[in-house]
Amino acid sequence: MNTLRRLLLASAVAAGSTTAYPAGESNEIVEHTMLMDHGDGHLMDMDGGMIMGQNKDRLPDGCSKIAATKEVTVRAGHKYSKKFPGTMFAFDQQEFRFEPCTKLTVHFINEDHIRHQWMMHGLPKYMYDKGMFHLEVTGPAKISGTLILPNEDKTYLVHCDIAQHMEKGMKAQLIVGKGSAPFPSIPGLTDQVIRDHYGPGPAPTQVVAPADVDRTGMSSAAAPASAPAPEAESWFSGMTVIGALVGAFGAPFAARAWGGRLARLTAKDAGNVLAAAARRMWDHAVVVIEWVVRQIRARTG
Ligand SMILES: [Cu+2]
Repeated sequence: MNTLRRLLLASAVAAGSTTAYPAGESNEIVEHTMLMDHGDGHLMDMDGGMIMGQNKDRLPDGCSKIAATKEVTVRAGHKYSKKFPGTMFAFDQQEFRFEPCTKLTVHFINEDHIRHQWMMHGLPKYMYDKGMFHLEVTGPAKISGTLILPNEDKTYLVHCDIAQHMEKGMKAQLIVGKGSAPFPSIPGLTDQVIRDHYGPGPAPTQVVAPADVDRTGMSSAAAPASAPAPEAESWFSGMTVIGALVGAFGAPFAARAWGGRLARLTAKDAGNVLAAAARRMWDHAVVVIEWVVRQIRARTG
């Protein structure tokens, strides 16, 4: 009986391992409502639920009253990424629009059996610590938080900050009023900064336009590649080190090899081989001399 039960359990685990979730884990959404208020809009519970930057009543500068009271339900999970090729995670919506001074409650439902966040950046720091409003929970679970949107036409980055989740698709934007510059690489919405390339040959290089660089300092855009070092400089530092090492360790082997090679040749052939080797060495020497001359010219004038 015991063996039979073990066999059944093993087959259930094996069957479960072919799906995205381990066998036996429920997909039921657990709602996090009993959070401890740690002050400054920071709430947490012992099951990993977290709210940061909650603000239910403080009016931002320039808001004489709450313009509207709105609620939005956002779902997060692997399954929402399926319509966006190349992504792994996504929210069920990529753009939110509200009027300035709106009191907004976000109901965040994480449907995956991992941790996800709904993190909004770029809020004024005089009332939102680190400029953030943030919901976070390990799923499947639901957590709700409230903030009051500033009185400013601005587009805010919304993402999941768990490593690689934004890069893999969990990225959106929240537009207040007329908004500002859109964010790049929002699935189905805005162009990638560096487009995925699956064709033959090297990928075309693209430079990040200043307007696309995330104003919050978050890594929403790939940093433009730094200028390559001057060719001679890198050639010198790389090749001379390698050359010195090869020379030091290879000299005894080279002597043996050349000795053996030349011993089997006629005097004329041996002369030709040595002349060819000398020519190659001279070619290399010319490169070094040219480089030295360039360096001296660059430094003197
Ligand atoms: Cu995530």
